[in-house]
Amino acid sequence: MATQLPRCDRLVIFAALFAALTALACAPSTGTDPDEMQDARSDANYDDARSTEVTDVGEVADAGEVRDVGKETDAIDAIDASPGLDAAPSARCGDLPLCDDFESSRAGDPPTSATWSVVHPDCSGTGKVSVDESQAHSGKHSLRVDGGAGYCDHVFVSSSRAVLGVAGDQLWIRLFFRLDSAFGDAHTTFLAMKDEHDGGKDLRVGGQKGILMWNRSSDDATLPALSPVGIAASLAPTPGAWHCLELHVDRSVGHLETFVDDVLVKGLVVDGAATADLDGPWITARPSWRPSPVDFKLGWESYSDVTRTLWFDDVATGGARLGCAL
Ligand SMILES: [Ca+2]
Ligand SMILES: [Ca+2]
Repeated sequence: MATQLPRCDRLVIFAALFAALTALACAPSTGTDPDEMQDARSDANYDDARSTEVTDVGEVADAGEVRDVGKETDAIDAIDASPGLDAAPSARCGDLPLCDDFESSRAGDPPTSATWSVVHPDCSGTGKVSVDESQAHSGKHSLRVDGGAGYCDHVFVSSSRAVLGVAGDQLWIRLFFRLDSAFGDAHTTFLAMKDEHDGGKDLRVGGQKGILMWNRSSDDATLPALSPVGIAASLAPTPGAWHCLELHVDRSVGHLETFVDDVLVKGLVVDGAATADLDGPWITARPSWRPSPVDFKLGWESYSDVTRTLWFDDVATGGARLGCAL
């Protein structure tokens, strides 16, 4: 068992290490001040701590249970090396065309009209959408969608700036989603982008055959191909769990990438080389497909009588990969 130093000695060592690291890095001391760290230790509300620049200090607060000075110093090194400290969520969010954690809207209300429009393309029915406090990936709020069974029971929140505000050819989307139940066999959509290069038809992301998949509404092409091999190359989201979804659309060459919980999903890649069971049908049906999304919609649309409740949180778009860390 490690020898336990008196608390004051630990604090002295701690402060000295901190001062040395600060001098080396010439970094602002916000969030790494020993007093702030002590405050973080005593702060029972970890979520509140995460919402400020002391995100990583919150992890030290957890490590506060460990009365070993060496481990605390490792934790300090981790803070100094953490890219998150230089890329605070609030600072990054402000630079992005879309970045919404749904905390600024009241529960029960639609999401802020400064960012989103609630839309029912073509027709409307029972679908509902509102900011919700029963589930949240960050903070206390998320966006809740109660999707109805019929096509006209669809509902989306839409933002044009989310995609048109991203300069260059590379469009990256990051969001967290949570399903109340597993995808079934029937085709459903929870994300759609109107493609002005494809007759205004939607480029969609949703579920079919139990897995996450893309669909091109103009010709109903699916990614992956819905063969047993293709299905096995995607994944089935876990009901009741938050998943991080990252989508990459290369608008210049028509390539797609999809990451779930930081991992590239092999079956959800279009790379220009037609691969049997994966992107083969998608490419061969439309070799010159070059998407140009003009809106970004989150919600629910069912084509075979499927109702579902789902939640979204921490939605952002940009011209480079955003990652799953907030
Ligand atoms: Ca939130
Ligand atoms: Ca391929």
